Parts: sequence; structure tokens; C-alpha cells
Amino acid sequence: MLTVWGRRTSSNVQALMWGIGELGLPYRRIDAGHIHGVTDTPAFRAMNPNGTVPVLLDGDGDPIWETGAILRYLAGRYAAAPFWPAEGAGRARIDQWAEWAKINITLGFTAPIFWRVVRTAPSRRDPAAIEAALAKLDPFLDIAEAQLARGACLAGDDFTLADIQFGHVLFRYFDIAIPRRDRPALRRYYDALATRPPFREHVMLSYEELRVLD
Ligand SMILES: N[C@@H](CCC(=O)N[C@@H](CS)C(=O)NCC(=O)O)C(=O)O
Repeated sequence: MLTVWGRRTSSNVQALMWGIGELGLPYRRIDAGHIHGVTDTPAFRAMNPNGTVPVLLDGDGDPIWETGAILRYLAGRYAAAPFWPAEGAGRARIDQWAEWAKINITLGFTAPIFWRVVRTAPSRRDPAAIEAALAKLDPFLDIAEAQLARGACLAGDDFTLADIQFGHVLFRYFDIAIPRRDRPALRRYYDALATRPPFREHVMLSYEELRVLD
């Protein structure tokens, strides 16, 4: 049995839970982080010295943190190709898109844009900073658009670990009040993700708990 430590509103927890859902694995999830606390306790820091969520325990194995590492652990142990191929070149093709998405899309969106729009009181919002962050994200979304025009998923035609690392922020990207360029392939991709039951269950969740008001 898997135990996940982390609140449902965390984008990284959402990525992990979506992955667990796609792989059909049994789990229990314990709320931790943000309003739930827990992450500052010595017991939690012993699992993850960073005090961040998610953390995964698989049975009596050692705790694992870093969402990408956890997803790869689960994929290696419980999934088969094409989700995360065993063979080097095939795996690298998935990993290059997974890493690319984590570094450029999720890090470029979550703190610079989502936090500034949702987790910042309206009176303290900085429209110029939001505009600059969107301008920085746009070229990477253009790369995604070109890639998604060639195949149904980020790393080709098959749904893979790269889609989890990329797609989990798209609900918030399309939901929050920001200007978005017209990208038909990206929109088609997102609409397809939104038909997947584990995506609906673990990613398409209210983020009102995070909203900061004046
Ligand atoms: N690089 C880490 C980042 C983990 C992280 O920053 N998690 C956030 C939530 S998305 C967190 O723990 N925030 C503090 C909190 O929730 O209390 C990963 O990918 O797992």
C-alpha cells in the first residue's frame, strides 16, 4: 500500500496523485502542508528535510520526495512501456519532455503566475510582473503547441510520464483569469486530459483554499 503525504491543493501532489490514479494503484493520502501543517514536525523532516510535499512511502520502504523521482519510482516498479520505457533511448525521449515541462512550464507557471494571480491579494497584485511571467512562459507553450500538433501527447502519440509532469498545471492555466494566446493543439490536448477520470479526480480541483483576499 502506498502512503502519500500532501494536501490535495498542491500542484506537485496533484501530479503524483494523477499518476497513481493512472496506474490504478491503491493508496492512502495524509493531508500535510499549507493550512494542514505537519511539514515542520521532526517526524516529517526526518522523511523529507525540505519540508515539502509530496512524500511517498511504499510499504516499509524509505520515504521518497521530489515528484519526478516519485513518479519514476512508481513507473519503474508498477508501470510498463509506453508510460516509461525500460530501454534507454525510449526512456530518455520521455524524460527529456518530463524535465523540460518541470523546469519550463510548471516552474514558469506556478510561482510566477498562479501565485501572483491567486495567492496574492488583489490590492497587492503586480500586473506588470504577471505580464512579464506570461511573456516568459509563452515561447515554451509555443514549443508545446508545435509538439502537440504532431502527436496526441507531449512525447508522441502515447500517454506517458511526461504528460503528468506537463499536464497537471493546465487545469489552473486554463482556469485562472489571465490572457491566453490561441493554441488549438494545446487546447485539444487539455480537453482530452479533462476526459480522463484520474485527471478529473486529482487535478481538476478547487483552489479557493489557496486564494488570498484583501
Ligand atoms: N521540487 C519539489 C517541490 C515540492 C514543493 O515545493 N511542494 C510544495 C507544494 S506544490 C510545498 O510543499 N509547499 C509548502 C506547503 O505546502 O506547505 C517536487 O517536485 O516535489
